[in-house]
Amino acid sequence: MSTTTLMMIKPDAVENGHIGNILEKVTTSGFRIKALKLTQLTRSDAEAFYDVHKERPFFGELVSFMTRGPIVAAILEKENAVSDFRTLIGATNPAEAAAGTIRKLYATSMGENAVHGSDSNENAALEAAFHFSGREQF
Ligand code: 3AN
Repeated sequence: MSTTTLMMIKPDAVENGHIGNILEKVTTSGFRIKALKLTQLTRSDAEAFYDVHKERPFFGELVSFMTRGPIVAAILEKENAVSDFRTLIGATNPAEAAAGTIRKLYATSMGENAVHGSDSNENAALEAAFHFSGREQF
């Protein structure tokens, strides 16, 4: 059964010119793009999106980073989309990410780690609705 996940290509990867390479890797790995846009988070958007991390010591750094420039948001569809996409992006810390993963290829640090992928089907649905209206989804 086909399921969805929410991807963000983060400001570091956009700044470094990796949008095309990341989308190529995503589509050749079997994900269908159901929604896609270049956008920029406001401070309150980023605080809401990362609300689960608000008590963490890196929260301020995370909000500053995620708002400093444009991101690409996308809804991706595939069987087992959440877990397969997390396998494709690799570990949070790029130093620990497996060879060939998006973070191994394009992330620079634990904080600036190139891409976001939802961590559950429930969060995938919430995050998709956060970024896209119904008529932006195909
Ligand atoms: P993932 O993105 O792999 O699901 P989470 O949910 O633990 O990882 O963290 C969300 C985001 O917070 C990460 N993508 C990263 O940008 C940032 N982050 C996580 N841990 C740290 C840390 N120790 N220092 C700085 N930023 C971090």
